[in-house]
Amino acid sequence: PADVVTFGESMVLFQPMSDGPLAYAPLFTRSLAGAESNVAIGLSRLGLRARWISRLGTDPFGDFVLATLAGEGVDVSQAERDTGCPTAVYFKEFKGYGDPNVYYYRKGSAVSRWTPDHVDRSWFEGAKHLHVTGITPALGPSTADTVRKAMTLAREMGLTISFDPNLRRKLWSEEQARETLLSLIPLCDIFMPGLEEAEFLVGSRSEEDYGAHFLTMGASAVVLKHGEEGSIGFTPLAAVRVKPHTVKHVVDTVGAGDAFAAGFLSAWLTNAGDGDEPRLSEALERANLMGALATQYRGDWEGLPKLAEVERLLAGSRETTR
Ligand code: KDG
Repeated sequence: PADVVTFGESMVLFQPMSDGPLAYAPLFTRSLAGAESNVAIGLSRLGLRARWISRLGTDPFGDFVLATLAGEGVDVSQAERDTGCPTAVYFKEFKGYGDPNVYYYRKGSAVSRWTPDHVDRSWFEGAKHLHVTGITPALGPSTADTVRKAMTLAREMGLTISFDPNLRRKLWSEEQARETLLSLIPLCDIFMPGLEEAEFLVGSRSEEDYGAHFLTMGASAVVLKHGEEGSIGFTPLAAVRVKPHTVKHVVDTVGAGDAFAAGFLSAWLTNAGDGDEPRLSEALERANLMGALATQYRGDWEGLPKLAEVERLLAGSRETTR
């Protein structure tokens, strides 16, 4: 059984060891990336059972992705291998300021060939919750329909669903992205956009208006991520703003939203009974902390904390380091 199922593409990530233009980077480290597997790792480190569904090539990079996720305690037993399609690859470029640039090599990847026919009841059996992102619908000709079918089937099977739009402008046109992402909101229970994504989707509004608007579209909780300003959660009964967890130096912002999602879901899904306001506060505090910690390490998920560290930091107690 799984508490949470995620499905999407994971890639081999090459990060230059030096800052500056990628064209002149001579040395790279190799790791793993992928919004949904980042969330799965985050949840697993926080003590939940996470299942990750995907497609990979039969290449050595596919072996590496599977081994890394299995090593993090994520259930990868339902990931398919596709002979003849590569596992996707991506590179980051650190400029020394701001968000890193990313370069994708994922056209024609195993995941880009996903069709609704691949969606199977076994993906969701024994699970309580499905987490999807707006990256998957951008990856291939049928991947948007695949996500739609997965959300519909999961809902029929009684799972709740969270949806992070994760807008990736390098993957599709603005028009396609807006239309598809908006069409998926009514299929989710928890919608988790960043403030800029909310603006991209429905134009410039106040934070309260974003909350009200996405609730009207069908979500039962809306979580607005406001980066260094913290986050705000809305349900039909409550609106809660939680201050950010501040860090001195941001090393790498990529993966912070996934860490946030893992933090939010881990608390939200395990604490259903206290009323919307305390439930939102607790989940947002954990989410803000996770998001902040994820920025402290060069890598998309390596900096994610385990449950004991999260509890210690939220309680304000000190670690014994030597
Ligand atoms: O959210 C972080 C992801 O963007 C990163 O790990 C890579 O999945 C990825 C993507 O498609 O950008």
